[in-house]
Amino acid sequence: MDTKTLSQYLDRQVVETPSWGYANSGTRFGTFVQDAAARSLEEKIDDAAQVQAFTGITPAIALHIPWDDSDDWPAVARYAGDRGIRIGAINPNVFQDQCYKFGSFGHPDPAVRQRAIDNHLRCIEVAAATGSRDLSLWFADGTNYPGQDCFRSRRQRFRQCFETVYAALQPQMRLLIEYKFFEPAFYHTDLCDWGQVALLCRHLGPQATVLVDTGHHAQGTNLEHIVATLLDEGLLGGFHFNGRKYADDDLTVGSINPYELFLIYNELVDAELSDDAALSAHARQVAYMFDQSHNLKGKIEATIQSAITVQESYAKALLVDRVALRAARAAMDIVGAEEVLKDAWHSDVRPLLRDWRSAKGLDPDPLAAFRRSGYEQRVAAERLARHGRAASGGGYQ
Ligand code: PSV
Ligand code: MN
Repeated sequence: MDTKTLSQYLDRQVVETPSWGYANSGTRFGTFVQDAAARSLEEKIDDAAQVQAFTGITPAIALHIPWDDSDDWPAVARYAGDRGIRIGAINPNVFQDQCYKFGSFGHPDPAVRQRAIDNHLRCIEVAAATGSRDLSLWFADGTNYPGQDCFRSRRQRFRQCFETVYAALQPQMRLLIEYKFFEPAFYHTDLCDWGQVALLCRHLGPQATVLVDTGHHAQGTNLEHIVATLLDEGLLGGFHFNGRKYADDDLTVGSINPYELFLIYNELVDAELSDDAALSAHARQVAYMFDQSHNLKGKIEATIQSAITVQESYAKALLVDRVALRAARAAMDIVGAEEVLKDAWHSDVRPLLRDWRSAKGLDPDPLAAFRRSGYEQRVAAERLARHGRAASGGGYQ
């Protein structure tokens, strides 16, 4: 692919950043607060706007309800718009309140299920009021012990709740339904893998799609194979990118296994460039987001790092010589095919991305430019004065 075409593809790359990635977060052992961490929705939007201002590929912020609740959503959308970003996917939280101890859509008590449905319906209203297209859903539902509840009954409850939510969607809206194989439930999880979610999506209809969170699989799972399968089935809705070493670690994307990230992008680009118009259109509507907890790193810096990493991975995947790859596969030349991928993987795309940024009026080195800007030190002082040190504003604490 020539540089001009490659740069046109790069122009279209968009990754949403999560509001909770700007807030204080920690582990179940403790949270080390940062003075610069965002506490309010406005501060989260301010920080997301910084990442966009320096990288140019993160024009939307994903929100979590009720962590980011507001009683004036049009004003929130305007606040974001004034800072050069928009509201991205809306994430209903149905896992934290005491009533969800035994689940949400899978809960045996219809009153709890109704409460979870109501939060989803409210999130559809939020999406409508903010111009957001996607509802991004993750369920902590599951059981901790054999015998605790009936698997089939829980599936049926899930389907019924989803039918109500699906019926309330506006025509342009989509459900991005996430799976995760364990945690916080330790015996079974209702939506534990892509197959469970794919069946649910098939039941609901075309506005329901599968979301792949890269941290939500058993060790050794071949993510690129899952991605290719979902693309082939027209069921891939979106991604939550992050890195992990052990479980759902929510580390910076590409920090542990950048080659895996490249192989995922390779499948996405292969579909995007395909002659099959339906496949290509499907690949182009995939929603990309980060889902990371920056427990120790500066939150904006970590998010800028992530944006640079996915841009590099995407550029490398665009550089794969697909003609040579097809020829090697047809000749059953295993080594040749692998070398085509490795060749692209080893390309240094950084000069090309520096040029792309300069052409857009961005600093060629977003991280260094952000550091030079002094924003983090300035907001640390302001936020410390505004909130005090112990306050934190929603997220995993
Ligand atoms: C919990 O595992 C989780 O990280 C899910 O991936 C969700 O997408 C995210 O939290 C926000 O609720
Ligand atoms: Mn996620």
